[in-house]
Amino acid sequence: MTVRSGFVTIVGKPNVGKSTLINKIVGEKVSITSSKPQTTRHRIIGIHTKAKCQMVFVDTPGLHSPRGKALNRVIARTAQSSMIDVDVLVLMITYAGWHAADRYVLRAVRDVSAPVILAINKIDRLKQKERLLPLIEKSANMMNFEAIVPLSAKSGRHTDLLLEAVAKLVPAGPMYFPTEQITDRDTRFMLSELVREQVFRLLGDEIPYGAAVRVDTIDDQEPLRIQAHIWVDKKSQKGIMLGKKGQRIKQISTRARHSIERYLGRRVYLDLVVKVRKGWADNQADLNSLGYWENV
Ligand SMILES: Nc1nc2c(ncn2[C@@H]2O[C@H](COP(=O)(O)OP(=O)(O)OP(=O)(O)O)[C@@H](O)[C@H]2O)c(=O)[nH]1
Ligand SMILES: [Mg+2]
Repeated sequence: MTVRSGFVTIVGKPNVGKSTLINKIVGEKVSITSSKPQTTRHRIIGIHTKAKCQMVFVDTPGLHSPRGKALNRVIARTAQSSMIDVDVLVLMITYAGWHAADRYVLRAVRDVSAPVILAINKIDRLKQKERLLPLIEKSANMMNFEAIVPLSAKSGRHTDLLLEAVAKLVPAGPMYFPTEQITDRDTRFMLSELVREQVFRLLGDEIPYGAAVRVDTIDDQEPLRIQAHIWVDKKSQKGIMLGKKGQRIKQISTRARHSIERYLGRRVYLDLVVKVRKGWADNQADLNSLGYWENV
């Protein structure tokens, strides 16, 4: 049996479920998720290897037009550049159909030469499954998709069908990664993301976008001691992040510690410090030190 291996980029507007799908396929958390749009800020890979076929799934930030602060431009470019030189593209929408933001992604996908599969996500929310038929038909008329797969990234329903459709398009060639590897990010990165995930999950609508997380020290004792800074843009945001009598930051810290302990499989002491760093999202040096650069 010939060995096959390829890069498979998942694109879609923010919040459709791209990261949830990658985690489901890999079987472990490699990318953070939340109900807020623009949770993913980096290019993250999740590797699925089975029966001499390696599919390197690439999670991307939700595709949107590059506007505003330097951070937004870096994020938008990261999503755009993840479509270059890939073997397969998975375009994700939801059962709710084609909105303007989905059509924006479709236009970007049309310029790419790789074959495209359409994934229609969140079908667990749809009671009458026959309502998918008109959407499938409409989608088939919009572009020549290699396959159209309705699925639920959350429950895992039909994700096997997506894998089958992708596998058919993966070219022959040596594997890019060892068979047991599931991602290419280091522990420090994952720890900062697990803290950021709780910031996104536990705070209201605006604060998460002004926040970034940097893990500064990891001290290998028992329990493992981790110190991280949460950067915010304004003093008022610091107050909100801390909450009344420090309740909010305590909640973020406890949840983040639990998820880090699950991830590492060992006990952790997590020290979170909130720091006001005005204009970090528009300062290239700050962005570099936080690991935000366009990675192809
Ligand atoms: N009901 C349901 N919810 C889902 C499904 N997939 C994802 N979600 C939810 O949709 C929200 C967004 O999921 P993410 O995986 O973070 O979405 P994303 O496309 O990666 O979003 P960005 O990184 O912001 O672009 C989360 O609250 C998920 O739990 C699904 O199949 N069914
Ligand atoms: Mg995401």
